[in-house]
Amino acid sequence: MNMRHEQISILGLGAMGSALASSLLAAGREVTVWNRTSGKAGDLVARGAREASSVEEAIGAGGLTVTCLLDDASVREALGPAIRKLAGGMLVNLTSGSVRQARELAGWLEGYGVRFLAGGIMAVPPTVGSEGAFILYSGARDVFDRVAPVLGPVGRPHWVGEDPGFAALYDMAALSGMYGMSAGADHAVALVQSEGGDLETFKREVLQPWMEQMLAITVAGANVSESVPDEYNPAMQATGLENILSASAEAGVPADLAGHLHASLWRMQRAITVG
Ligand code: FVH
Repeated sequence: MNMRHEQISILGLGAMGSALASSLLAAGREVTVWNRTSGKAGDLVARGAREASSVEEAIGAGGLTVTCLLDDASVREALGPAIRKLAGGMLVNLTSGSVRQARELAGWLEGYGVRFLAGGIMAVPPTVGSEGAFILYSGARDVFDRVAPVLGPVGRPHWVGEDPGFAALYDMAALSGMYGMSAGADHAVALVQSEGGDLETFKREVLQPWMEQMLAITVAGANVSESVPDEYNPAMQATGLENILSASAEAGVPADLAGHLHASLWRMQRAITVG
């Protein structure tokens, strides 16, 4: 493979693709960017990025190609017409998707002689490049070894195995943990709000220190039903949960945490769309 790996082509300049490009530019990488809709590359170009007018042109820059698009369908749609140009090259997909989608994408790309690494971003746009940011990768180890130093500036590279589906698996599972936390926090705030409690004081003085205290214990105790430790009292925990269900019913706050969060996210999106 004759590729200039310090040159990186980023396909997709949404919030995340732009943050990736920005941190790579800050680290001195040569960055080429492409986005389906024009007009998103201005700041990056002002900081030294090259803007490609097509996917083929971006791939033709000759380095590592990185996709960071909305979903699996958009990756297929963007790469489809330019796939032959990628033959013999290397592609890292940092678009979220399912395990099956990652495995099928790997098979499709390998059919065209593309070396592929699947990724999962454990960061949000403002934390890309920060100390806590890390990126899950899965796929051939030699590809990971070549990609890791090149994309290192966006987040600590963490390889989770040869199976291209594993980055997506761990990504989805970790996101489930995060959404669970989010749903719990939203529900907690809705309960306090329902009785006229002071939200800011509750968040600062109760919820945050409590969640911080419980984080490590919660992670360590996940799936405790598979192997119940001696000191664990499931009856007490079940009764505690029943108290929360009763409190929610009294307050008229839905106790289906994920459903509550899901509905509230779509409410927010509708409010943004309506303006
Ligand atoms: N943002 C975040 O907090 C999370 C953190 C963890 C990882 N996710 C995943 O990253 C992918 C990209 O997310 P994003 O935040 O950049 O998303 P958007 O700002 O909505 O940008 C979407 C980009 O995708 C382009 N796009 C959409 N459909 C197509 C298509 N059919 N063909 C080509 N490009 C497409 C879109 O282009 P445009 O609308 O500007 O023309 C944006 O560049 C995502 O998988 C997250 O789950 C982010």
